[in-house]
Amino acid sequence: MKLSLPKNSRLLDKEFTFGVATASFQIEGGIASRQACIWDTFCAKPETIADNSDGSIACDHFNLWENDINLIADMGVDAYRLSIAWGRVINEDGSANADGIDFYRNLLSGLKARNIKTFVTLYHWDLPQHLEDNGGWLNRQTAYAFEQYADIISAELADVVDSWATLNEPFCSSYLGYEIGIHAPGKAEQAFGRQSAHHLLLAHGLAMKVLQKNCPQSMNGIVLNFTPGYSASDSEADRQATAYANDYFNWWYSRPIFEGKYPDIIDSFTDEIKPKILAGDMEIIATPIDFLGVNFYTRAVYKAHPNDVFEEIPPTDAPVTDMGWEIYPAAFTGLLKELNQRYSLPPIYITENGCAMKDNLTAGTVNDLGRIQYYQDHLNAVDEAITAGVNVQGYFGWSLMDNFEWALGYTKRFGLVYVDYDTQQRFLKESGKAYSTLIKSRT
Ligand code: IFM
Repeated sequence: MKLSLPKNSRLLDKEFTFGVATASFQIEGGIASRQACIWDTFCAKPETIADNSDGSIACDHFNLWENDINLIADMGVDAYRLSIAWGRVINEDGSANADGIDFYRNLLSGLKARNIKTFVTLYHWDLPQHLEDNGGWLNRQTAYAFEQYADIISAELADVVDSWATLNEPFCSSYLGYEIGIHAPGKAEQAFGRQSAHHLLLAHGLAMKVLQKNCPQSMNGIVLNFTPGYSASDSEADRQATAYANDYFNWWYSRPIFEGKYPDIIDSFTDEIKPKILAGDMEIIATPIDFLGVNFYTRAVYKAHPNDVFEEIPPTDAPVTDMGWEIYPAAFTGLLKELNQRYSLPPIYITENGCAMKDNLTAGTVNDLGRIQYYQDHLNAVDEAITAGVNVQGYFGWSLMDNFEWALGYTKRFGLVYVDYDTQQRFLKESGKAYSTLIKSRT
């Protein structure tokens, strides 16, 4: 099965960037040469990770990185999106860790030498544990520590990075990590979720200013995830509940960046829940960005709840991925169009899209037709949005290779490349071959 796009599709223009993405904690391993992070601590707690695993080896990318970038180059992609482990490049006293910086310099230079553009995310959830011990993202000082980290690393690596993203999915760091506690650091209070989100966004704004100073030649922005909410019915109650959920989960992170304000639902929060916002914070958060990274996987359906603001209805008859996430590509087109309508946007890059499927490795082959179909449907969805006038300039498949899927450990496989964790051998899946063939077919 092949991936194809209409002949005149803008995705087939040479200027459109096709890439693959990963994140430090999910693939690197190499934990002896970095500071412990909140995910090391979280994994060590009982009953946090589905298969009781951790990130100590993961895909051993820390040792196998050269092999991995050869694989990326062979796929023919234009760009590779990776994240830097904060605790690998900054010591506990705030000074630079030369060995850690060398690791990323070698990796990034290796990519550049292979003509692959480098998209670097500064924070993909692996907060150094010593910062968490001082309150983590509940402590405003963490935003300033992030600013310093951004300053050091962007000055060091300015010549080998094409694009910097400050944060990956602040929704996950704040809501999953501090509000409902299913991610590190495992705290669970609504007020924590809202306060940590504010400090994360503040960290983003502070770092944006540093990036624009140190790396004016690169494209600098943020990566947000969106799970568009759909109303279960046309009733006024369900529609209002859905609008609330969208404000709470999606627009909470984009409105401050593009409009300098939180959604109006903030006014309905009690003083205990409202985040503490200091004068000038919203202006910092609204620092202009060069690009918006959009991560999309699925949609959610909501209805009104008698005792709560909304209730999510899990998919029943709909097709789902191995994560149980509904496959609903129309929501992707809808999201891109809505973002375009709501805000005056910089270029959009789809920084993550892909799916977990139940893969079987047989005689070196993974015949993952379901994943190819997912990619086909979602590439079509992006194509449709572009035709409707949305300025999307790139698309990254999540993920380059199977990796540590957070609280689900190694039980879910998102890769275009299959990883045999016993031998650390990599096998290009049929989806990886189809993605590669599509990319190489551009003239
Ligand atoms: O694996 C994650 C990634 O780290 C962030 N975005 C969603 C992916 C799939 O859950």
